[in-house]
Amino acid sequence: MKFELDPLPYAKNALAPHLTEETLSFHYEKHHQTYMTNLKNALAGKPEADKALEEIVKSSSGPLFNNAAQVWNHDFYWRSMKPSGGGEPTGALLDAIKRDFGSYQEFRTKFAEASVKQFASGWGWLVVENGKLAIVTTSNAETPITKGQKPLLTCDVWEHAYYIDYRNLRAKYVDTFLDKLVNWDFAAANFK
Ligand code: MN3
Repeated sequence: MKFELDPLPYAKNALAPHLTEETLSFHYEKHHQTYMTNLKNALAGKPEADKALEEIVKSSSGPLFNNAAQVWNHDFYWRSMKPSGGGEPTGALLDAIKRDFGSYQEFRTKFAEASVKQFASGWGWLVVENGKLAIVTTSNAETPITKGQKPLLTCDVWEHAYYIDYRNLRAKYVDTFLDKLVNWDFAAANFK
């Protein structure tokens, strides 16, 4: 793999005021970059260094897994948001949400509740599992791609994702993620 982060899909100030440039600077340039640096150091001179990131995530454990999975999860998170995002999806994905959750509103309530209740650090996800949409959470670096689930979007609920802008108010951050930031085009492309 190439041991460089993909660039952010938007400018660091493009999600303001919902997530500030300060948050994106720390989160991308410090936290995300540190996972990548640790991964690069851990794999230096090893045969696994030639593998794709997703393969490394699926075949590793311990610190190597933690850093590889956090690189993957964060890249997925950045693409799960966009400037002027939020609100309801459309088309086939909205139909599937209605089929599997009853309504968008029901999905929204359940996604927010699961993400807020995830104890300590982790992630809230919308995934496809056995042909159905599901909301799951993972702890620390855990990721649905090792569990036979296909992720459509994710919300980072580690404190570093929201503490600068929302302090301890994780629920307010998750509400903002859903109402102002979520990138349904990305989720729909993953759903296809
Ligand atoms: Mn993070």
